[in-house]
Amino acid sequence: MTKNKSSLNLKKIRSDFPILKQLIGKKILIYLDNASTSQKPKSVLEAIQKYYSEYNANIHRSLYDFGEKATTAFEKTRSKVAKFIKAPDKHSIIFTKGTTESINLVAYAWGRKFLKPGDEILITEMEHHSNNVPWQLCAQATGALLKYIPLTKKGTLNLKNLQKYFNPQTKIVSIIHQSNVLGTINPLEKIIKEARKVDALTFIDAAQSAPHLALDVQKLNCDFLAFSGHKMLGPTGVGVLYGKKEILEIMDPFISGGEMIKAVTKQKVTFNDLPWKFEGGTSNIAQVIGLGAALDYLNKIGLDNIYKYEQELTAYALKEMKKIPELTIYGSPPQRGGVISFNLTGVHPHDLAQIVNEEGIALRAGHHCAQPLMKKLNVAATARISFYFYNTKTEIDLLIKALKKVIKFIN
Ligand code: 7TS
Repeated sequence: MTKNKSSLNLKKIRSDFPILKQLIGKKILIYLDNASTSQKPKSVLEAIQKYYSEYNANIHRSLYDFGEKATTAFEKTRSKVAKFIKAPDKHSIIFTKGTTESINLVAYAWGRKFLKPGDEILITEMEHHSNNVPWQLCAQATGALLKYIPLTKKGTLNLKNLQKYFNPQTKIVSIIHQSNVLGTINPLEKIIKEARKVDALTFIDAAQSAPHLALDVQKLNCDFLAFSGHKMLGPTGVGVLYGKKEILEIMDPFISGGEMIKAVTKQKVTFNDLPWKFEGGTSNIAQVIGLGAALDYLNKIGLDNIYKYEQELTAYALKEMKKIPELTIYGSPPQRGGVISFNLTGVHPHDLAQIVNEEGIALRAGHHCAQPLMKKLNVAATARISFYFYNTKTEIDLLIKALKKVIKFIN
């Protein structure tokens, strides 16, 4: 294994992830699709197994011992999430199915209640469809106007004369923190500062940043922030919406039914307190508990160590990829996370993905749920590699070797 300069014990880390020992044919798995979903350490798998085999019960209602144990484990994760993003109060943490549901929750429960014709919603040309489509539908339903901060050739947001995108009609600005296609890390502080000047709310799509860098919602002073558990070692089916309490208080529920009420008569409903007002129905209990174990694991490694190591990996990959003349890398942002989109001349990215699969390499090819961004890049699809802290330089060397083989194979 090529040595890393960071302090991570990769041998130990990799032994915590059972799937990384998988063989794909005769080759050991090289998993480079972490922007889609991350792999899970044993401690997360065990936490889920333990819940189902030792204290499986519904939460917030069961008075028997292990029912209370389930409620405690569930609510403890809420406190862990609050601490993880430095939220002032665990009651501002809402569990959802994922980033997509978190964005929809706000687009429905805040957007449809407060937006009116002539108001403006501001997003960017870099968004994942999850932070685009809900706002398009919200604009259609309310008569608000959807506006975009454009992209530069470098794959960054064009923030020159940033104030020109804002005016008193701007009511909400929803921004991707780290691009799932280009890896670009956007300067949120600058955008949030501008939004404050016109009293617009701010929503941060942190699906690609929360797993990789330390977040502080109080320092950012954003109004909402969302991320998905499955991209940060947790299971699928659990995500987070952080919101400022005073804004969550004035929003109506998104999903109604059991759990989210205080009292129901034949004609009237009073809603539960935060955050349960937004958690109608039985929650994904095992998944939330699994997310708690994932956060414990991430905290043990340290987000700053993870960020530093992934920067090292990304710089190494970029350096090696740039040596291949047939390879085009999309974007050259000054601040970039561990995501690289590229194409090989004369090779369709889907063919590329299938050929490197023969070498045990899992990478993604397609439009990455970012068609407006693809259009701007003037491509239909790209190949994409994305790292997590269990990846190694040796894996990058093997990827480079496989890419050279693809070029040879095609020509
Ligand atoms: N926002 C961003 C920036 C994302 O990258 C994704 C998923 C989502 C929102 C949606 O997350 P979900 O958990 O609700 O589905 N991105 C990707 C990707 O790049 N490849 O597969 C999923």
